Amino acid sequence: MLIEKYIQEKSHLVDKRLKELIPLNPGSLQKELFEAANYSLHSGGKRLRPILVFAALETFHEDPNVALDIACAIEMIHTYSLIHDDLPCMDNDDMRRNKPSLHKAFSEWIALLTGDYLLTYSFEVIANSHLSDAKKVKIISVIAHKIGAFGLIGGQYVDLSSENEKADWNKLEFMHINKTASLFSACLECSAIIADRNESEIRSLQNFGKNLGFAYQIVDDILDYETNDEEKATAVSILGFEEAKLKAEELFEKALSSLSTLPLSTDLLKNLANMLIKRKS
Ligand code: GRG
Repeated sequence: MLIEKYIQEKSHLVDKRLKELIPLNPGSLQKELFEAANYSLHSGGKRLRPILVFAALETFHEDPNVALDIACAIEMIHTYSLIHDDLPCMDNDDMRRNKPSLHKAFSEWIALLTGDYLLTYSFEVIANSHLSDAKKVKIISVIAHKIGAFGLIGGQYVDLSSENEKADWNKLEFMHINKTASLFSACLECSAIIADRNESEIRSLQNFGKNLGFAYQIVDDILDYETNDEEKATAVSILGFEEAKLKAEELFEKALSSLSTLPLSTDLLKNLANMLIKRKS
């Protein structure tokens, strides 16, 4: 199946399940919270993280549907991080995905609470999913770690705390790996847990996720370079345009070679990685 068709089909499943998990509840006192969550969850996100969960499961010859709720929970976490990142006290972005960011469309306190709600609810969704208790505990532990001080939040902290400092590659690498690659890795690791894979296979997938996520973020910097005049540390501002392109290519190759140790056909993950890195927008 063409990778574009695969993505479209899986995105549709995620959209549908997210609507079931967070209905609008029009008669409720907190209905605005559900409207806000739906505004951000259904505003054109590419659903890359859920698709990584599914693609890794297919690689292990497991039914991807068993992980639908885990994939949706991860998309909720991704959405929370974008909502909070856009807030005036963080990146202060008025727009997200060509639409007003949540605090502009609703209000700042609603955006803050909606992010909190999506984050806490994601763990409830995982805990209530139909996996064994042992797998759910492992998944909760992996995700919580990868979005905490040694992952997403740590990366965001270093980003915000070094805003007025001179750009430096080591710091940028730390930020990109923690803000972007850690959640990519978490997706793949969750699938490996569900499929009962061994430690060495989990490590291969972690390396794939880390290098792919890092490369993805550098490609994002490259694409931003033409459209963005913001004074921000990016791979392009530190390495220059051509070097940044070479770095993304090198990380992409590293990501692919991490897969070569898996005793399975990894074409789906490779095709997906290829599409993410060669994208034009
Ligand atoms: C607020 C705890 C906290 C963390 C924020 C995720 C993040 C950290 C900041 C958002 C801005 C940023 C540069 C994130 C890096 C990750 C990234 C590339 C996000 C965009 O992901 P896509 O391309 O977005 O998957 P869509 O819109 O398709 O969902």
